[in-house]
Order: sequence, then C-alpha cells, then structure tokens
Amino acid sequence: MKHELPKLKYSYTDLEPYIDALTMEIHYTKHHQAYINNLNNALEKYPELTDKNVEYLLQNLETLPDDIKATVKNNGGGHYNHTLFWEQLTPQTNQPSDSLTEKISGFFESFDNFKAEFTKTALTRFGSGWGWLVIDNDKMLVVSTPNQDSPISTNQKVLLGIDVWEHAYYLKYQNKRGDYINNFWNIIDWKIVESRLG
Ligand code: MN3
Repeated sequence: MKHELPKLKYSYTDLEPYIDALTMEIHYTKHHQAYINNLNNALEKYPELTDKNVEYLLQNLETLPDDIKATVKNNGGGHYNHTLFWEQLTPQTNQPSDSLTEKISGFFESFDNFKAEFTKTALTRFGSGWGWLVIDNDKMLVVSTPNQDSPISTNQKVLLGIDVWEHAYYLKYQNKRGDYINNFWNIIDWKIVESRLG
C-alpha cells in the first residue's frame, strides 16, 4: 500500500483571507506530498511494513528498522500531522457544541482560557513544529511538538493541531506568527474536532 495525499474538502482559495491560496497549494502539493514520497521510499525495502497504516508506524517507531526510524518519524509524522490539519479546516466555520465547550472548559477553566493557552503554546514553539489540543489518559492537554513529531507517538490523541512551521504562514504573514494563529480560529470545523473525541 502506497501512502497517498488525502483529498481536500475545499479549494486552495477557499480559506482566504486567513490562509492564502498560494500557501495552500504549495503546502499541500509540495510539502505534504514530499513527506509522503519520502515515507513511501523509505518503506520500499521493507515489504512487511507496506501494509501498515501511518498510525501504526508512528505508534511503533521503536520496533522499526534503525535505518528508517528517523525517516518514518519525520515523514510519516509529516504525513499524519498534515492529514489531521487539512481535515479540521473549513471555509465555513461553526461553533463548538455545548458539550464540547463544556468538556474543554472543564479542563482549562474556560473556553477562552483554552484558546489563550493554545495560542501561547503555538506562538512560543521555538523553530518549526506544531501546537496541539490532545487527549492524554482521559485528560485534555495543550502541548507542542518540534519538527514533525506527532502526539500519536506518545499515545496522545489529537483533537486540534496547528502547523507553525514557517512554510504554513510565511508568504502571507512573514514573521507575524501570532496573526496567523489568531486567524486560525476563523477556519476551524469544530464538528471534526468533536468527532475526534471518538
Ligand atoms: Mn506544514
């Protein structure tokens, strides 16, 4: 099984003005595709791994052959993280349900506090990486990871993630990562976020 680029539910222009069309196109067709190509190439010489999905690979990094461990971590992580990222975005944002709002508020005191903590965590991630809202042992946490490290590798389930690599925002926002993060709230599909509670 070759890993493949997931279909988008919207076009490159649809997330304007929050994410510009050129960034969308390059991010999806070049960056995400490159992670997939690198992952497929690494797995080619290990036929026993070709039927494993990316979740399995990332949850079992320690069992992988040494010569592809780092490549799978970086590129499998890149593939998985970006798949979650595209899926949770929408041109027509909605409101979190009362039940989701209540759950999040229960862990962060209020929904606004959650947003503030998520924003701060994403903003202060040094260098390239991600900010996340995850479930960790029945608790909701805001965390960040460097590079393409994925929460799934440490048994955390992703509810929401923001890519804070410069390639995700630099064309439009340049050094203003904070503006990109503030605009991110305008394009979230909270139904998808809630569905990840499972
Ligand atoms: Mn990216």
